[in-house]
Amino acid sequence: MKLILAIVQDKDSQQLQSHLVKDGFRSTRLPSTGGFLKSGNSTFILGVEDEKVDDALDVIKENCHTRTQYVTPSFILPEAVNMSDPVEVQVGGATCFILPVDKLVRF
Ligand code: 2BA
Ligand code: 2BA
Repeated sequence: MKLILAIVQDKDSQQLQSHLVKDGFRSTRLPSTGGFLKSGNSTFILGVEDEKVDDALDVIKENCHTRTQYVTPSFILPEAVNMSDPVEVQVGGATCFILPVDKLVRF
């Protein structure tokens, strides 16, 4: 079994959650905050059988979209107070970590 930790944009999280259920995946969704943009995103935890990991990643890929955001540099770095032009930031559809699971127990 593997644990997929998928950080996705809030805009995609509802649709992703529905599609995971539709395709038979169990998941937990946690509210999270991106360290760079300091705005809300969602972290999905999925405990998935090894042979289903690629299918789960496909569902995540299909439902999460890359978007462009513009931010004022001083919002990210207060020292950049003299830089007023917004900078473009590509926020990915999903950042996924896949970790080994020793054991799953339910009580
Ligand atoms: P449980 O399997 O006891 O799961 C309770 C909660 O634990 C789940 O809440 C979910 O937050 C988390 N969880 C369980 N298995 C997980 C996994 N493999 N990876 C990540 N998180 C996991 P809910 O998602 O609200 O589910 C409540 C109950 O609904 C579940 O109880 C299960 O009996 C059923 N269920 C959930 N997903 C299902 C699915 N895709 N198909 C059929 N039944 C499902
Ligand atoms: P944020 O930290 O708010 O980052 C949003 C976007 O800003 C990132 O998109 C990336 O394009 C840019 N960015 C982030 N940190 C940067 C830095 N130190 N320097 C320059 N640009 C930076 P994504 O890479 O697609 O990441 C989307 C969200 O996924 C992140 O939100 C963060 O919550 C999470 N994430 C991404 N990589 C991670 C990692 N290695 N570890 C933990 N969380 C990660």
